[in-house]
Amino acid sequence: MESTAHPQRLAQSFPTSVWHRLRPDQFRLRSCRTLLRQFRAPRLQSQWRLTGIAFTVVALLTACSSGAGETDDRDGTASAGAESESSGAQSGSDSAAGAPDADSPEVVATGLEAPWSVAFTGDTPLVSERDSGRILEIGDDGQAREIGRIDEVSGSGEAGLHGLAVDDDRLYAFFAAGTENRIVRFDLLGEAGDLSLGEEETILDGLPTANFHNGGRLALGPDRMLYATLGDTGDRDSAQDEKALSGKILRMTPDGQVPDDNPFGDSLVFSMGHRNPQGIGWDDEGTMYASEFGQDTWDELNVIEAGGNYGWPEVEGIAEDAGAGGDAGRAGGDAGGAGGDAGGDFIDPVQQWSPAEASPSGLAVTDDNILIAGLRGERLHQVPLDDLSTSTELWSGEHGRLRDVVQAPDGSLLVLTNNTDGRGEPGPDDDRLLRFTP
Ligand SMILES: [Ca+2]
Repeated sequence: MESTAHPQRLAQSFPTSVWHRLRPDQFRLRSCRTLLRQFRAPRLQSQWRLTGIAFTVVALLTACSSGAGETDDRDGTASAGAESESSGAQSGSDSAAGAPDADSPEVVATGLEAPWSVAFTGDTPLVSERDSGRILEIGDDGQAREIGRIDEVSGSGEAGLHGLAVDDDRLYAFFAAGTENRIVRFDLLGEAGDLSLGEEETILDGLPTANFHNGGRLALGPDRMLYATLGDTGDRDSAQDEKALSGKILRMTPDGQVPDDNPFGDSLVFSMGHRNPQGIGWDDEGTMYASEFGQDTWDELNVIEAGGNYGWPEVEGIAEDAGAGGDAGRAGGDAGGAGGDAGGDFIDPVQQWSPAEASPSGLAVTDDNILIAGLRGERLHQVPLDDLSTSTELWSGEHGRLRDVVQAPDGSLLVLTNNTDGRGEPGPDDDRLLRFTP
C-alpha cells in the first residue's frame, strides 16, 4: 500500500526532468517559466531538496527572473455513469492553416462509429473504431476510408479497439481480444488516399482486460518509448500491486520490451495507483500529463513521474482527508505525514473535477495549454501550462460527448465526438471529427 522512495526513480527523475531543461538550446524564456512552475510544485521541491541542488535551483531562478472511469458507468455495472492517446503531433506550429475558431469548428468527417482515437501519419488523420475494429484514414475531402480492420478485436462493454499511435511509418494499436488486452503494430504501406496495413506484429499480449476500465491510450513519448495506459480492469487492488500491470501507466520500447531505465526494475510499470487513465501527453519540456476517471467524486489531471503512485484505490482525487495532507510524502520520499501510510506516499492530482463536468478521456498538449476531452462532461477543459490548478471550458454540451483531442501537424486541434457508442444521443452526422484553431 505504500510507495517508498525508490532510488532508481530518483536517479531517473533528476536527469530527465532537470538536466533536460538545462540544455543550452532549450534554455529559453519558456524553459524558465516551466522551471518556475515546477519548482512551485511540492513534489519537485521535495525531490530537489533531496538531490541537494537547491543552490543550483536558486541560481537558475535568478537567471530566469533576470533574463527572462470511463464508465459513465463508474462501477462498471453498465448503468449511467463514467469512463482515452495519443498526444498526437505536438508541433505547436504557428498557423493552424485556416482552421476556424472553437466557436464554429470545421466538421472534418461524419458518420464514424464509436470512434476512439486519432493519430497522424504525415498530415493524414487515422481514426480507430472501438467496436468494428476498423482503422480509417480521413481524406482531404472528409471521406473516411478503411485502411485495415483488426479481426481479433472483441468489443464488449467499453472494451474493443482503443488507442492508436504512429511512429514514422509504423502504426501501433491497443485492443481487447478475448480474455486479454494486446498491443500490436503494423507497417503503414502506401500513400495518403491509398494507405494499408502490413502484417500484424504483436509486441505485447496477455494484459488484463474487462468490460470496463481498460485505459487503452497509446503514445510515443519524447524519449521515443511507447507508453500505454491500462485501467484497473475492475480489480481495484491491483492498482497498488507493483507486480500487476493493471491500474498502471506502462512504458516499453517500440518492440514491447522493458527499457533499462524503467523505475521498477524488470517491469513495464512506469507509474501506479491509477483507476482508468485514458489521456497522456507531454509538453515541450518533457513533462508528462495524464487524465484519469475517478469513481464517484473526482476525475483527475496528474503530472506523471517515473515510479509515482497516484493513489487509487486508497485515494480518489486530492488526498486532503488522508492524514498526510496534500503535499506530504511525495515521490521524493519526504514521507510520513501524521496519518501514517494512508495518502502519505501518493501523488495528488494537480486538478480535479466532478465526473459530471469531466469524465476525461484523450488529451493534447499545445505550447500553452492542455486540452482534455470530456465524455459525460461534454466539454473540453483547457488547462494553462503555467497554472495547472485552473481551467476554462469550451463547448459545454454543444457537440455531445468527446472522446479524443489531438494536435495536428499544422497546429490545429482535432476532436472526436463520442455519441454512437450506446451512451450518447447521436445527431444525424455523429460521430464527427471536428477541427479548430486553439
Ligand atoms: Ca489519484
